[in-house]
Amino acid sequence: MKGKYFQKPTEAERDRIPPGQYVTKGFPVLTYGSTPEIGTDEWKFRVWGLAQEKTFTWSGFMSLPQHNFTADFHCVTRWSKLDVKWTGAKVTDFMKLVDLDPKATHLMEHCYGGYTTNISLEDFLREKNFFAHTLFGEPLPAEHGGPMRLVVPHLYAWKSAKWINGLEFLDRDELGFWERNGYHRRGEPWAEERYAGF
Ligand SMILES: Nc1nc2c(c(=O)[nH]1)N[C@H]1C(S)=C(S)[C@@H](COP(=O)(O)O)O[C@H]1N2
Ligand SMILES: [Mo]
Repeated sequence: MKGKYFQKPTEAERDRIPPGQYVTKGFPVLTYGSTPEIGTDEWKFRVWGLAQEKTFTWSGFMSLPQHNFTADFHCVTRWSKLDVKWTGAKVTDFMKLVDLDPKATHLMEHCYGGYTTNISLEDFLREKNFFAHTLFGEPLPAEHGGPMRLVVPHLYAWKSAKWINGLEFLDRDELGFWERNGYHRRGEPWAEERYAGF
């Protein structure tokens, strides 16, 4: 009998696994520090920096068009989970509500609990990026970033900020938490952008 959590990928799956990654059937939790417990009634999401400052509430976010997404998820610690099913709102739909300064080129993702990660505006504005509040049809569990997280499928999962609560728009690339601790500033899995060069 095959193991429940680790299986040999099929040939079709193999094409979707970036170099140096292994498929897991479970969904490991990768968190630095403790898990914040945030109710949707107190949840707030702020935009600032090189954008008109605005604060969004949970109901504001929920009035965005809702979609189901299927995305592969690649952690730099070498596990990949294929076909994760999420529900939420597209980043591009959310950004229609943001009045961006044309000087903005990058942003910092901020979270409850203090985690940060940087991303370029170009990587952030991809059509396939989304904010998720539902995982496999259930409310997103707190350990996976509930009530709301960002998912950026084309970069290593440390860019997919859990408990996200703000976007700070910048005219330069600053470094977030893992990036200051030696991880790559971009983190593209197919190029194995794991660590910063020296
Ligand atoms: N706020 C916050 N977001 C985070 C992290 C974190 O520690 N804090 N870990 C990152 C890392 S390294 C990974 S691999 C994914 C893991 O998501 P998961 O715990 O839902 O598998 O979340 C990312 N987002
Ligand atoms: Mo990770």
